[in-house]
Amino acid sequence: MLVPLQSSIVFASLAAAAPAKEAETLLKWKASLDNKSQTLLSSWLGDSHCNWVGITCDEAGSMTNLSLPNYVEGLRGTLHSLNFFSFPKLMNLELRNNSLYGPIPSHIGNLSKLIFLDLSYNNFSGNIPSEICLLKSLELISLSNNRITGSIPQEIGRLSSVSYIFFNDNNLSGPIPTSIGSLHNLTTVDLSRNKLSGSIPQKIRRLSLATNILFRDNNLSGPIPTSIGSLHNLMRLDLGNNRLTGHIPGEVGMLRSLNYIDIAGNYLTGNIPESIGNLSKLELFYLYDNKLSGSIPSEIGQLGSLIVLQLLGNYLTGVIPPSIGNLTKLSNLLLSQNMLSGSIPREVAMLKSLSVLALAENNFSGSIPSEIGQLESLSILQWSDNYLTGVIPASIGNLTKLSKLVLSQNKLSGSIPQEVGMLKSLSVLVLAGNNFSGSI
Ligand SMILES: *[C@@H]1O[C@H](CO)[C@@H](O)[C@H](O)[C@H]1NC(C)=O
Ligand SMILES: *[C@@H]1O[C@H](CO)[C@@H](O)[C@H](O)[C@H]1NC(C)=O
Ligand SMILES: *[C@@H]1O[C@H](CO)[C@@H](O)[C@H](O)[C@H]1NC(C)=O
Ligand SMILES: *[C@@H]1O[C@H](CO)[C@@H](O)[C@H](O)[C@H]1NC(C)=O
Ligand SMILES: *[C@@H]1O[C@H](CO)[C@@H](O)[C@H](O)[C@H]1NC(C)=O
Ligand SMILES: *[C@@H]1O[C@H](CO)[C@@H](O)[C@H](O)[C@H]1NC(C)=O
Ligand SMILES: *[C@@H]1O[C@H](CO)[C@@H](O)[C@H](O)[C@H]1NC(C)=O
Ligand SMILES: *[C@@H]1O[C@H](CO)[C@@H](O)[C@H](O)[C@H]1NC(C)=O
Ligand SMILES: *[C@@H]1O[C@H](CO)[C@@H](O)[C@H](O)[C@H]1NC(C)=O
Ligand SMILES: *[C@@H]1O[C@H](CO)[C@@H](O)[C@H](O)[C@H]1NC(C)=O
Ligand SMILES: *[C@@H]1O[C@H](CO)[C@@H](O)[C@H](O)[C@H]1NC(C)=O
Ligand SMILES: CC(=O)N[C@H]1CO[C@H](CO)[C@@H](O)[C@@H]1O
Repeated sequence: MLVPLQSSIVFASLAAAAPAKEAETLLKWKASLDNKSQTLLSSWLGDSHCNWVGITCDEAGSMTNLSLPNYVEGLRGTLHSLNFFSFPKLMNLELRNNSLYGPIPSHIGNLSKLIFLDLSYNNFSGNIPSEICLLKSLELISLSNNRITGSIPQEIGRLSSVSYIFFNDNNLSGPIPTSIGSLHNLTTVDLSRNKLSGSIPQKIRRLSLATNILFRDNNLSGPIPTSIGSLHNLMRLDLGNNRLTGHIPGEVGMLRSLNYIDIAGNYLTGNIPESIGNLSKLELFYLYDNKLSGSIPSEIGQLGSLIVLQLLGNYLTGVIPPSIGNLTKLSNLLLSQNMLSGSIPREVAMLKSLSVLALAENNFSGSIPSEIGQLESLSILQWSDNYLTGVIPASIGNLTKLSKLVLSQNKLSGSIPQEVGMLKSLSVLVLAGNNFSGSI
């Protein structure tokens, strides 16, 4: 009888020891913060920390959740004295949107039960400690919107449970580790707005659950890997504003779930692949400011969900394919600053949702189709610097939402129709550099 009783007393005192250590560590951390933070944590008194603001415990009285988000300028101080070794059961550490600064301590690797780590929107600096990659249970890691520097640890591939990685809006440099391809459960990875360089790893193909890959505003170079075609669940791909070169791989057409693709602001060359016609869910398509050539594939007409198509600032030639008339949801069609030619197809009049139609600085010729009057949602019509001839059709008076009409530097003639004067929303009218006659 005596022996088991003794051992249960030993267990009880051990179980009590851990939570007491937790309270002590938390109070030490509180004391290290500035006065205002200490006021915000005024409920942190005594030793029953499970009742303190932001803290949740399990039945044994161990802290499982430390959640103090959105105090904005509230919590100010470092994590230096927050000895993570004291929190063996912590699953959720959420200190997002405060004024914490200094390094992320390497002893964070002691939080072996951690599932959810959110330190975003603070002022943390220094490197990402490689010990963070010991957190095998981690499903979400957000370090976004800090001042973190250095490279992403190669050991990142060990975060085998991770589904969400947000490292965006920091000052990270160096390459994207190839080991990222080992993260089979990864659905969202946002590395945007850093200074990452090197190429996009081919091993990205193994991220078969990925829905969002966001690498915009970095210094990535090399081609878009052909292996990207394996990402059948991908919905958003944002590689905009990098230094990518090479062709757009035809395999992009295999991304059947794609809703959003931005590869604008790179140095991509070659044609727009015909396979894009397979992207039936695509709504937003940004390819502007590259070095793309060849013609716009007629398969573009199969993108029945398309709302925005921005191809401006490339070297595209040939005509606007008449299939474009199929895109009845299109609101924004930007084709300016290319070398497109031929006449503006009458099918454009079928784009009933069109609000912006920019065709400036191309080689378009022929006359303005009178069907333009059917585009009743049109707000901006920017067609300057082409070779358009003939008259401005009177049907233009139908465009009651038109606010900007720019037809300068063409070869238009005849008199300016009085309907132009009746456009109630018009605030910008530029017609210079044509051969108009008569009075306004
Ligand atoms: C913070 O509080 C301590 C003790 O209450 C006080 O001595 C100190 O002046 C305060 N500091 C500021 C910046 O208010
Ligand atoms: C952690 O605490 C916060 C705030 O008290 C709560 O909203 C959240 O659901 C908790 N999370 C877990 C995993 O217990
Ligand atoms: C930060 O917290 C404030 C106040 O709770 C909130 O208004 C703001 O949206 C939060 N910012 C972010 C980025 O979460
Ligand atoms: C972050 O640090 C900078 C420079 O020390 C400071 O100007 C800024 O106010 C800080 N931001 C926050 C949210 O604490
Ligand atoms: C990144 O570093 C540059 C200087 O190298 C600095 O001007 C900039 O403010 C830093 N950005 C962030 C988000 O820390
Ligand atoms: C990936 O997620 C699934 C479902 O959430 C889970 O069952 C599995 O254990 C995870 N894999 C790893 C390596 O964590
Ligand atoms: C980007 O990379 C190029 C070379 O590829 C280099 O010259 C440039 O300084 C880099 N820019 C930044 C912001 O790191
Ligand atoms: C596009 O779809 C067609 C048939 O719908 C198929 O033959 C072709 O291989 C697909 N292309 C790509 C790149 O998936
Ligand atoms: C127009 O759209 C339909 C349905 O999305 C598609 O089947 C057809 O091939 C398209 N026509 C052209 C000319 O692209
Ligand atoms: C554009 O048109 C001009 C005049 O017709 C012609 O000289 C030029 O070669 C054309 N450029 C292209 C790229 O079609
Ligand atoms: C002008 O708008 C009416 C409907 O308001 C439409 O029936 C007509 O076809 C339009 N006229 C032209 C020339 O587009
Ligand atoms: C048990 C455990 O993981 N302890 C580690 C806590 O963190 C320090 C600093 O990273 C390590 O030295 C310990 O081994």
